[in-house]
Amino acid sequence: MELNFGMDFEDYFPSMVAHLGEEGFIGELCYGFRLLMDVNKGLITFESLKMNCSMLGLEVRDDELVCMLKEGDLDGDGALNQMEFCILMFRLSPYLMNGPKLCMSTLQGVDPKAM
Ligand SMILES: [Ca+2]
Repeated sequence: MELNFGMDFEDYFPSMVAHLGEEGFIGELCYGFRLLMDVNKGLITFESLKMNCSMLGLEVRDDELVCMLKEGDLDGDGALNQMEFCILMFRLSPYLMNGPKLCMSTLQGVDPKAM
């Protein structure tokens, strides 16, 4: 599956990690989540995704939005919470999936360097 949100994740993420460090990078992901979420629900829904993508100037087709929600929705409520969004972003980035340094434990508040 090919998801394109107007940026090249493969190039974009590694340089972000390099610049921001792991924690800064997670912070950026959370910031991205807040940009796309429905402020009343605290979740990314199809409607909030569609509206906020167009506000951000990203041209994403409806079926791509549906695809993204379906891909990312782990608990089946039809929307993405912050954790689901971060996990989806990781899965969209081959670099992060293949990179041993940055792992999901960072997202869960565990410092991988201390392990
Ligand atoms: Ca969900």
